[in-house]
Amino acid sequence: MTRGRLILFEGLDRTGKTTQSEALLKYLNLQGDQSSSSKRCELIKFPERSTPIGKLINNYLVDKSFKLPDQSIHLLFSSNRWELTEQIKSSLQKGNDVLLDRYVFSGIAYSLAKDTERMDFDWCLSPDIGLIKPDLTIFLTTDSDISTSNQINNRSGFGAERYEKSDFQLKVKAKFDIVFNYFFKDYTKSSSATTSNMYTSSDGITTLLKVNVIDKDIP
Ligand code: NYM
Repeated sequence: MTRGRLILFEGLDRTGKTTQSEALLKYLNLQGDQSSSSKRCELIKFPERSTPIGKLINNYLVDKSFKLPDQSIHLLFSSNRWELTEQIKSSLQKGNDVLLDRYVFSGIAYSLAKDTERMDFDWCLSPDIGLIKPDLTIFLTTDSDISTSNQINNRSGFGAERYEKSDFQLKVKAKFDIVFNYFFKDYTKSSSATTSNMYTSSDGITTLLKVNVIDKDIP
């Protein structure tokens, strides 16, 4: 049996990852229903907040007074991905597609944006080494730095959780560029917006959709 596809949606907060991944989930499951195969598609959102580690992460995100060293929360996010690894592998082996809403790249970009001493790129990547790599990564981002803060700020519910501050999001955006430049050949070259890779979401906020096939493995 051919193994299923692992498809990842990455991006800043409030750029449409959940909307797009849920739409693709629905589409792929509809296709599955119409074909003779019993293949199902599943969606896993990281952080997966229902696991023991996910519950801790959730507390940290919703309760801004909950203190944890940057190193500890970084390792918890990674650990949360490891908690789900067997489940992902087993679904893929059954031939099912698995969609991910955030993964390793968010882990590195958000932690790098904190500028914590001695938490450099290699340090941030290391706990994720060995995780299963996505076959396709779709990166959702806003189209310019000047508009990023306004666009993200205006989205409903923004600001409720830790990290949901426009100045921090701008830092994360810059770090995503570093992360994707490392993992994706020609990332910078293909990063300019063209009409064909832009869409406007229902609330009128323009979001740039970049699609990249990964060419460097998570080591
Ligand atoms: N986040 C998510 C990290 O800082 N590191 C990670 O490894 C992951 C997976 O969690 N602001 C942050 C990014 C988000 C926050 O995610 C919650 P979401 O997709 O808003 O539920």
